[in-house]
Amino acid sequence: MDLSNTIALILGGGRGTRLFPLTKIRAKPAVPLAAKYRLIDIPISNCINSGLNRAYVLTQFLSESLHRHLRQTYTFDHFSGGFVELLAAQQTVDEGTDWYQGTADAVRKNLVHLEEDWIKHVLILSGDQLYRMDFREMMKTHIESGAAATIAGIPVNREDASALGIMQVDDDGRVQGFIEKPKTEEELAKVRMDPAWIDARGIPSHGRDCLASMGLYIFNKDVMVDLLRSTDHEDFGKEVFPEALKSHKVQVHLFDGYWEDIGTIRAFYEANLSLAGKNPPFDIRNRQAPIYSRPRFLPPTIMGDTKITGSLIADGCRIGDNVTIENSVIGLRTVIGDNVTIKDCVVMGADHIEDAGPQANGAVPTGIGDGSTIVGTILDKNCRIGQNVKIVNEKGIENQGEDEPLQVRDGIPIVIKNATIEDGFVM
Ligand code: ADQ
Ligand code: ADP
Repeated sequence: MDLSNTIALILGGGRGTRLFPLTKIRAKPAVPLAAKYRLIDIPISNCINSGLNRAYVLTQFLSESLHRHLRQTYTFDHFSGGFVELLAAQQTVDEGTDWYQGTADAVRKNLVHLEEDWIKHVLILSGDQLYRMDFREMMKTHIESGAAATIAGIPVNREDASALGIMQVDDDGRVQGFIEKPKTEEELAKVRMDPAWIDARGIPSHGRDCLASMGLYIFNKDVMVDLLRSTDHEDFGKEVFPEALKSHKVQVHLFDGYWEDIGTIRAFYEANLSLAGKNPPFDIRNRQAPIYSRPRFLPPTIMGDTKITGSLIADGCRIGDNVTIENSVIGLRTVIGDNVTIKDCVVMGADHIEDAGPQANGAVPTGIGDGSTIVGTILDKNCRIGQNVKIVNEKGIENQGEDEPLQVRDGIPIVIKNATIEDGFVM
């Protein structure tokens, strides 16, 4: 199946604050993932591995570093016509100057970029999910069913249903009902599926009786343009689909691989750590469908007497003596002193390699100072953790802080980007 007449629109984050404070001073697609990638690398890699090399990334803010990342990573041969471009709401001049409201609104404000005749299909993707999918298979479902729109669907338990768009589908896979995040039993009953329906399609249901939208859609362009221009619907899940399926054929494309929405701090943290285990549910080493990122010319990581178990360690790190690193993700250019313990942590690393040793002005150097113990914590980029610091969330705080250098979300301490934690600090 050929995707040469398809353009991808990757939804890079709205007003949402679910990844705060990681997204407080950066656009969501730029959030670092798995030691050396950024969130945006996942959907773009899926596109490239599916033979689709024309994509726009829709985001709220012009982010110089995101621009740089996209420009330096996704360069295509002149003759291929491929591109990955950032469209930021703040620079949108078409159809009003309001910032994006919701997903459908974000797409509507960029319809001008879809006018070219070669574009027949639009693939809409979320920017904050971890999964591997060949979109050619989804297109096959779309074309063969003759649908106007196709939604990727995954079986889930009813406990998970209230956080997702849930579909009811007929025997031919045509979507008959769609309820965004059903909250009550009555609502759920309207869209519940028989697990036998799922089993009959070759996917072991394991009792899962709901079919969730993965937030990945293929539209025939003309239909989508029509739907968006003729309404002021703001959201695909809440408004566009529930109504569109009354007048158009909307099909489901079944998927049953690993798929995680990593749009919350806890999900993001757990997905990162799951990649560090022995048998990760998502394989970043898959050679058939690699995850791409910016090529960097970093020195290898150098370490002293260090014990590392179940962890990912990126390039350019410097790790001292008597260090224990367990079940953690250690990002690019991380500096770790002597006698340090790091357990269950996501450490994003640094943007620059700083000279070794204490800084001339006495400031805490980037990285993690001698004698520190950090457990269950996210350290954002360029953190400066002093000596003998202890961050273990002793009191089990769930949520705390707004602008402080150290905050807690979903029970996970987070040291924000560029923050300094002074020597001897204990939490
Ligand atoms: P949610 O993830 O809750 O549910 P939403 O918050 O609209 O939906 O986000 C979808 C994606 O679009 C996210 O990647 C988000 O960052 C991005 N986004 C949101 N608003 C945006 C904007 N204005 N500009 C750019 N990007 C924006 C959706 C569906 C559900 C489905 C789940 C699956 O609505 O039906 O089950 O995804 O995760
Ligand atoms: P990163 O380096 O992580 O890619 P940047 O530092 O380039 O991100 O951020 C780009 C710009 O977008 C910054 O000037 C920042 O002020 C702005 N910005 C990012 N997120 C927000 C937000 N939530 N509110 C206001 N401005 C933001």
